[in-house]
Parts: sequence; C-alpha cells; structure tokens
Amino acid sequence: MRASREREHISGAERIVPEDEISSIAKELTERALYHPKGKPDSINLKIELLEKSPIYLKLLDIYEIADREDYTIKEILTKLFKKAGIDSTIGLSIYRALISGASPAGTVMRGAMIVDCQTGIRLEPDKFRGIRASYMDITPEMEKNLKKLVGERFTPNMKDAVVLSTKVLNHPDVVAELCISDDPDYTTGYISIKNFGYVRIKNIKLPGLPKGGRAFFVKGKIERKAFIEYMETTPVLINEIGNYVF
Ligand code: PML
Ligand code: MG
Ligand code: MG
Repeated sequence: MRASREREHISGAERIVPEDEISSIAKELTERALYHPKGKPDSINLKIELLEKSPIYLKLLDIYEIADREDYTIKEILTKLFKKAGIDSTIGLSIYRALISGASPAGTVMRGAMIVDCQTGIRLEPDKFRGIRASYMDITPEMEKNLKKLVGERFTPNMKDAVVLSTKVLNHPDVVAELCISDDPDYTTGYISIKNFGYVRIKNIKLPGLPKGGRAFFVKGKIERKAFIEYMETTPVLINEIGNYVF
C-alpha cells in the first residue's frame, strides 16, 4: 500500500500473506492509509501480486532502547551510536539533519531511502527524489505474536514494520547501519540499526509535529549498485524467528 497527497508520500506498508487473507489485509492497509496521522491521501495505491521467488527466512534483529536521555542531547546520543557503527559522526549527523529537513532535492520527504557511503558521506541512490525502497518483507503471524509478548506496551505497527524492514536491510553484507526517523508528525521514536549489534530505538529523535523524516542505508566500500537495489527492492524476506529485547 502506498498513499500520497499532492504527490507527497503519506504512508506505505506491505504484507506477505496466504491467499485467504488478501481481502482482510487489503481492508486493514486501506484503513491505515485513510486514517493516517499525516492526513487524508488523495491517492491510495494497493498492489496485490503473487510472490515469484520463495522468501529468505531471517531472524529479527535484537531490539535495544535508549531508556533515559535526560542528561544527553540527541546529538550526543547519535554521535555515540554512529561511532559504535564505525561511521564518522560528522557524516552521520549531516545525514540526520538532511532527513529531518526533507532529503529530496525539493526538500520534500523521499519515498525511499538514501544510500550513503559511510566513509565519504556521498549519496549513492540513483534517484534522489525517490530513493531506494526496501520492499517484500514481513513477519509470520506467530512471530508477530511473540514480538508483542516480548516488547509489551511498546509494540506499535510502525515499530513492527520498521524492525522487519531493518532486519532485511542489515542482512545485506555491504550495509553497516541504518538510520530512520518517521515522517509521521507525532511519531518521535526513531532508530539506528548497527551491524552485529541490533536495532536501537531512540526516543525523541525529532520534535513532535514535524512531518519530515526518512531512512538512510549506510554502506561500506564499493557496492554493486544494481544487485544492491535488486536485493532491497525485490528479494522477499520473511521473519520466522525473533531476537532479544534489551532495555
Ligand atoms: C515509520 O513508520 O515511518 C518509521 C517508524 C520507526 C519506528 C521506530 C520504533 O518505534 O521502534
Ligand atoms: Mg510513516
Ligand atoms: Mg513509512
């Protein structure tokens, strides 16, 4: 599902489901688009297609949460996490600022993610308006239930979709980290996922009310761009195991 207004992205979500669940999922995703905190879309795209390739099965990233940041600024927290990911913090923070001000050349929200060379800061996505869309991923209903049990009241559909997406993204050998800030104005929890570590939730990553955000995939070394994009945009991934929750 993809929803937009005046061509600006409002929301997007996807599912991998058996045939008999298609109509109920279509309803669920349509409602998610219609009653989105970013407002009414003027266009909702619902695409239903047969999965052509069988999915890669992955274990969900471990989830961490920065619990108390009263003594730290967001800049200090991000600096620490970029360091942990092996990313120069000047580069990391400039990408953070780009995301919260609208990362497309028009200053609007990109539909997809940036690809950022973590050593030079150069953006590698071919289309700077659209970016790269991580797509074709979901979690089995059983593991979704387990995830709900594991994280309790912290569970949100945004979080579930995000950790599933990020598990796919981090599984690529060239990706060292992913930074995400929701573009929903009142969803102020973002995250950084770090290779060989996990998904780190960061509260108050942006000010409430800001309808800007997006994603950046940080890569290291020379990537084979065509294969990279093909993996992100078309290889199906299904989560069939969950990780730990540490907070
Ligand atoms: C989005 O839906 O736009 C991004 C959601 C980020 C979720 C962060 C979390 O709650 O863990
Ligand atoms: Mg959103
Ligand atoms: Mg989104």
